[in-house]
Amino acid sequence: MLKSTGAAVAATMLAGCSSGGDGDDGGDSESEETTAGDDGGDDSGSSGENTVAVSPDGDLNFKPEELTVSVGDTVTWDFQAPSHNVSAWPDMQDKISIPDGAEGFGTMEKGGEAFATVDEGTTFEHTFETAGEYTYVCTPHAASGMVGTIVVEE
Ligand SMILES: [Cu+2]
Repeated sequence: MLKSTGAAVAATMLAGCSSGGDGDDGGDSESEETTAGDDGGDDSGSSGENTVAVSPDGDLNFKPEELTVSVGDTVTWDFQAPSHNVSAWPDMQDKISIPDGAEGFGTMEKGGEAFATVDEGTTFEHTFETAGEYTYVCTPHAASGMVGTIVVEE
């Protein structure tokens, strides 16, 4: 028993040796680097990071287009150009959707003027109390694809 195992191992090593030749296959460089102890910034409490740029560089978009936050987090929209808005009032525009039981939000009042826009330099904040996916729009530009998503995790 022992003997045959030994023989098998020896044979395997031999086979490995002869097929491998003496080249050392290049890659010794890619081994060492395991991520240097940066395991996801869970910035204590309210962070300043949950900001969405509205129309950066005058483009008709939100940046980031999709943002993931946690329940209780506040997101700030930073209007970098005039003539835009934010609406997540479910009945205001077709593309808008919010989780069941969630509060809508927008730069205009609920039931307010859908096409009301805000000035450049305005900021708008909303605190998310219900988990789920919120799809919001800039109503004048929703048809041009100015649509954003906030994913709120438990
Ligand atoms: Cu817009």
